Order: sequence, then structure tokens, then C-alpha cells
Amino acid sequence: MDEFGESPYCVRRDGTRSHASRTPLSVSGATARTGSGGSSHSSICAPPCRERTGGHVYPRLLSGRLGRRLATTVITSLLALGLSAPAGSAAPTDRSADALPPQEPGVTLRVFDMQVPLEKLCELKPGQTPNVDKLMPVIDWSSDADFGFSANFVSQTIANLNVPTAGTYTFRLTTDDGSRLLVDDQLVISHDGLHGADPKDGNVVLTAGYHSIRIDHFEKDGGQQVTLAWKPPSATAFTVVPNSVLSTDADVVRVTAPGRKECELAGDSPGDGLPLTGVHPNYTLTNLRPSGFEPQVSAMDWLPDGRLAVATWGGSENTTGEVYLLSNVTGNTGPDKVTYKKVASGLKEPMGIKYVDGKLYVSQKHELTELNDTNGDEVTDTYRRVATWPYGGNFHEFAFGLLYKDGFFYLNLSVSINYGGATTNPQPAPNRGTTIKVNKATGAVSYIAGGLRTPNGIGWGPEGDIFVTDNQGGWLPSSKLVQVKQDRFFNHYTNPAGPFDSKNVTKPVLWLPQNEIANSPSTPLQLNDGPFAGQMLFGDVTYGGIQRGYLEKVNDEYQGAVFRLTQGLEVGVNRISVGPDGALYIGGLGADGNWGQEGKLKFGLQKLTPSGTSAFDIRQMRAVNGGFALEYTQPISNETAAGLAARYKVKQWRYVPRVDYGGPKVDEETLTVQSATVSSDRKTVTLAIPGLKPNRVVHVRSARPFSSADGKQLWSTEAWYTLNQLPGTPSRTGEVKGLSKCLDVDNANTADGTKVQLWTCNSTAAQEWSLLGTGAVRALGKCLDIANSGTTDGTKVQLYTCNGTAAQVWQPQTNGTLRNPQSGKCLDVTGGASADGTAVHLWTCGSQQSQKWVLP
Ligand SMILES: [Ca+2]
Ligand SMILES: [Ca+2]
Ligand SMILES: [Ca+2]
Repeated sequence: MDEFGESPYCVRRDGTRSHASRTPLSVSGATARTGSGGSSHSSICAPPCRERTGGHVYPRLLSGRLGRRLATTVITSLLALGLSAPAGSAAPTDRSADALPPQEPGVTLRVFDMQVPLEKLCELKPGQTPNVDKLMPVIDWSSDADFGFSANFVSQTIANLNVPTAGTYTFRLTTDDGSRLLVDDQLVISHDGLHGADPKDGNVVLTAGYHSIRIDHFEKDGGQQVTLAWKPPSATAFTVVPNSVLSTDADVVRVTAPGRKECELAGDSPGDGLPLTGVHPNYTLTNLRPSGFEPQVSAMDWLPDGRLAVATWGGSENTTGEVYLLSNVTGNTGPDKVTYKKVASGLKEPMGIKYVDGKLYVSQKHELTELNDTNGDEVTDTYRRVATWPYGGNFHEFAFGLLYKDGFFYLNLSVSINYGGATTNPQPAPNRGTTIKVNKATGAVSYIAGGLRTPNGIGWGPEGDIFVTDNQGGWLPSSKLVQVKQDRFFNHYTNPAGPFDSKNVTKPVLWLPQNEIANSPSTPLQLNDGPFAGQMLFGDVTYGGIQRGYLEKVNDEYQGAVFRLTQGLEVGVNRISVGPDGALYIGGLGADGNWGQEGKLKFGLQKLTPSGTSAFDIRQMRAVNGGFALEYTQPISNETAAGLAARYKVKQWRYVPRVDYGGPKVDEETLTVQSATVSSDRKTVTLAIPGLKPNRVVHVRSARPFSSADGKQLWSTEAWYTLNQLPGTPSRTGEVKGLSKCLDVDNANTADGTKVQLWTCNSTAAQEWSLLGTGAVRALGKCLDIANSGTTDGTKVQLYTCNGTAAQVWQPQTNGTLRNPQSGKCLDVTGGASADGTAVHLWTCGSQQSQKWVLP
């Protein structure tokens, strides 16, 4: 039994709303998911479904600006009624036409492919992209072609109804199978359950003007239908609600994605089957925007004096991007202390900014620009073009990010796409979908890697390499994180072909399963401190929040696991940066269409400061022979340790890149945890999972209740591991040489804690080391181990019983060092001395000879 396989029971969606349940939708833009408020209908809700009667914004239905406006209107009207909103009553406040975004005649029909039979309406998991999203003239559908599916689907219909005259309107909802009608978010007709195309009527008093219409519907099998008729006050018969009074948002980008969509299930809660809603306990959230400062943050960088430079987007197909310098953002601060100064304007959707040698540089869509102040007031007077690149004028041809190192800038060029998401064929400009480098002195552009689509994230990662996030679309069945190296190709083909299209495809380091953990991933950022040091964070504009990736090398290539880190922010996250104060700075934006997080602001700037709290979380997930080792941040409780193997839920699947937008999970299968072995410190659980295959994403859920020894529940229970390669048996065995001597176990002693040292090479077993695919380095049956999992310089490195912890993982680096990813530090000979008996220890990685190891 697992969280995906038993879907006939779904969370009941009841339309009855209380004022409390609507409050989160207020103009503040705060999160809309509360789970509080609402009335109970447990008599209708058969176990194991979970009651959710309030506090839910219907994902994607009340999307964006319109949704929030309607919600605000409803709150106003409910307040006027004294907080009472019985089903079927009037919503007396109409919306004037100018309160709505631009409209076009018709309704929006969205269909979600559930692939499992439903018995009643269910609560869809939030943020899922529909399989079908189209404009229809009226609500009267019964064919497979109308819905795009014939069975096991959910449909949602949204529209605005322009009521000609005030009065009592009777609606007739005819559906097969169950459905419900909401007018102005109030339940007017409840018609749930399995049934044929039966009509059901409901009355509502409407003022003249605009009112929102929403129909939720599901189809199990057999026939299917959704028809909405009405009888206006003066009419004597029902007619299908005519096109002349129906409208929906005009010219919106209708993004769809294939694959199965999911209902919330019994037992799901934020961080355990559902997206998080709150701020990670390890951090304290601080708002940074002074009153009136509403940046759509498209780039951030730091000045040497501690000021933060922020670039703003300026909106799609505008040339109104700006640059601000913000003071007093670091340390103990807040909106009343932060000040801002505009220093550049008129920029073409800048998506990167970098401060180099006293000047700011921005990557506009069409060029790299140097900002020059000629009169000392810091405000840009001349905009110098440093470099240009191929640019065809498409709305989606961004120049994402800006890194700088040793005389070169680095950034990503996204491809041209059509509205709706398909890659433009042919491309208006060549060589897009690439990571490029720009010579600062000459402006010369060269191509590093290709096969990217919407690479809205670029950052430095392990080994000083560039890591890039890319967004689901053509050739990307799901979003992903990749490691850029010269000449790599990442699978997105274009016409005409890009510079690397003939190369072999480089696999992603991490697949980021769509809607489960990502939607529009953004800036990757490697952490240097804290419990997740060495791991990579990345934001997400649409899924929102920040996610966390643990990377490890298996057979010389990175792969690893992604976890949820935090939500609870004011905006979808576009850029993250660690400030000089060690806090994590977050800038975001939102736009109409699907670029932005539901229920959030369309601009934002906040920071997360380490709080000193240590949440119970999954720190790492490592591939080991025949399974995975999950390392938790704290020891697990006795209760959790009991029957441990059965607590884990495991699935694996793969993705098949293809020219069409997105792609489903392929060859999905449920796996069984055969055994779960707890380490002596109770922090690491090693799972034996028969049937694991390479080139799969493996989803492992440490389902709640799952508690630490001191009673905390896991902050987030799920991990998605990209198992490109299965870790192997001993890959290499022999001498490990440094400073012309050999790494040696003192006196061939095998007691835990035995000194490991340099010694003249002598071909004994005390110098024969096996480098395992897991990262373990083993001699005499024991492992090279960092004493007490230390991370400080000088920590003893010893021989110890192999235990699969992060203190026994050593990753050979291209510069010859052996790096322990947990500490981010390297195996080093004490004092750089080569005398026999010199001990090794842990030390900050450098280029000194005492850290160069020649491996077998
Ligand atoms: Ca059917
Ligand atoms: Ca049916
Ligand atoms: Ca100036």
C-alpha cells in the first residue's frame, strides 16, 4: 500500500465556506492553505479520506490576479452579511468590468488525468499543471473529444458570468459523474458521487454585473457530461448558459503537461505528501521591503560595502527593468531600516547582475551591459554594451543569471518558445539553449554547453563547476539540475541544431519531479555552513519556496537526492544569495500565466537567518549497494525504530525525453523495503530495496509518524533520488599515495580509532585500500573515518567500523584531493610532513601537496 496506489478514496471537497476559511485569501497575499475553518461533513466522507472543508484555494482555478480579486470581493461581501454565508445565498457585490483582467468570450476548461477511478470529488494536490486547458464557447460537453479523455479524469470549469439584470437565477447542472457548482465561491449545487447525466438545480440571487462561475467534476467510466443551463428571472424554461454572458481571461498562456495527476490522500499533510506551507525551523524569516518598494527581483549581487544590488524584471516584453542599491539589509534589520536607491532603468528584462572591479554588469535579453556612473552620484549615466549574443526577439529568450570568474562572465540563453510552451520551430535565433561565457575584456562570446530550454538558474557548485536548473517543456519530461562542463549536451534539441546537438546526452544530476517538488526551478546555490553544508539549494518561481539537493559522486558522476526545505515566503522564488551576514536572501516575482506561485505576491524580497534551531530532517540520502542510506539530523525514536522497514514507501520510475511538452512517469513501480538497519548512533538507516534499477528516480517517503528521540516529527518526509547509476562493488583497490609515501594503518591494528598515517610503501594489507562506489575508503575491513563526524580543521581521521555515515564518505576530486562532502574538507597530512608515522587529519581543501593523493 502506498500513497499513490489507492485513490478511490479522496479528500472530500465541500464547497461550504466560512469567513475564516477565506481570510487567507486576503489582499496581503499570504498563504492560502490553512486547513482551518469550515464546517464538518464527516458523515459524507468515508474513511480513509481526510476532511478538508475550508482554507483551500482551488489550484489554478482562481488563478493569479483574478482569483485574488474575486476572493477579496467575497470577503467584503461576507463581512457585509455578518460573516454568514449559507450555501445558495446571494453574493450581493458584483464586480465591475474594470475589476477584471482583460476578458474574452467563453469559458476555461481544464482536465486532469487521474488514471485511477474516483468515487467522488477529490481535492487535487496543489499546483498541478492540467493535461488539458482550453477555451470553450459554452458549458455543454459530453464527448471524449470535448474533455480529451474518456475515463478517470477530473474537469474544472471557470468563467465569469456577466449577469444582465438582478434577480433570482436558477441553474441546472447536468453531469456524469459527480460535480458541484460554485458562484462567487459559494456552493450553489452539490451533485457529487457516481451517477448518470442527471440534472440538479439550485437558486442564487445575483446582482447585475460579473460573478465568478466554477464547476468541479469527475468522470469514472462510461458516459461523461458537464452541461450548465439556467433560467433567468423572467424566463420560463432552461437554456444552456449562452456564450454572450460568459467570459474568461483573455490571451493567457495555457500551459499543459502530460502524466498522472493526484488527489490529496488520507494521511497527507504539508511536508508528508503535500508541499510544505511554513518556514523551516532552522531559519527565521525577515521581511526586507520598505513600504512602497515592490521589486520583481530578477537578479541580486553584493557590493563590497555590504549593500545589495537588486535588478528588477519590468514585465514581459517591456524595457522597464531597473537596478536598485539597498542599504541596511544585513544583520538585525527590517523594512523600517532598509533603504533603496534606483541606479539604473530602462533595461530589457535583466535576469542577471554581477559586481566586478567597481562596476555593475547586467545581462539584458539581448546584451551584456556595463553600468557606468560618470558624476559620482552612483546613478548610471552611460550603459556600455560589453557583448551581444543571438537574440530573435521572442518573449522567452532570456539571458539568465550572471556569474563571474577570472575574467569571464557566465550565463544561460533560453530558447524561443510559443505561448503554451512548445519550443519554436524553427528558432528565430541560433545557438540558444546554451551556457555561454563572455570575455570581460573583449566581449567575445564562446559556447560551453547546450541542450537547455529555460535554464533560469545558474550557480557555482561542487568542484567549482557551474550547475544549472532547467524547466519542464519540450525534451524535458520534468525539470532538472545539471552539471555544466565544456561540450556537454543536455537533451533539448532545436532547429536549427545547436552547437552541441551531436554530442551524447549528459544525464541530469537531479530530476525534479514536476509539481511534487518543482515546477519552475531557479537559482542553485551551494551551502558552505550549517547542517546541510556542501548541499545545493534552489528556488522555484511556481512551486515556490526553496528545495535542497544532496549530491554524491557514483562512478565519477554526480547524482543525488532532492528534499523540500522551506515554504512560507511572500513570493515565488527567483533568486537566492547568501549575504555577508550568512543569511539566505530571497528575491522573487510572479506573472500572469504560470510563472509565479499561487496565492503569493508578484514581487518580494526577504531573508532567512539561521535560527540556531535544528529541525528533525533527512540530512542525506546516499546510494549504497542494494539500497540507500538515509541519514537523519537527529537519532530516531524507539517508536519509529520499531517496525521500521514497513514505514518506508518506495517507488521508482523513469522519464523519456521527447519533443512534446513534458512527459509522464514511465515504468512506475512500487518497491518493498526488505530491511531497515539503524546505525549505532540511530541517525542513519540503511535500506535494502530489491529491484532498484539504474536511470530511475526513486521516491522514498519516511511517512509520518516518524519521530526523533526527543519527540519531533520529520520536517519533510520525502526524498527523490536520481539513480542514474547503481553504486558498485569495490571499484579500485591498491595503494593511496601522498608525499611519495603510502596511506597506512598504524601497526595494522583494526581497533576502532586506530591512527591512520603516512608510511614508507611496503605492500602490506595495512596499505591496501578499496575505494568503494559509495565513497567509503576501506582497509583491513574497516573504513577511513572522521572522528566524531567532526568538521573542524585538524579533526582526527582514523580507522573505524564501516557504518555508512557521512563521516566515511570520500570523493576524489579532479585536483587530486579526497574531499569529505559533509564537512566540505579534505584529507590532509598533518603539517605537510612526510616522515613515517605522520598522521592524517581533516583540513580546509587547498592546493598544497599534503592534500594530493594518487589513487589506485
Ligand atoms: Ca467516459
Ligand atoms: Ca460516467
Ligand atoms: Ca551618475
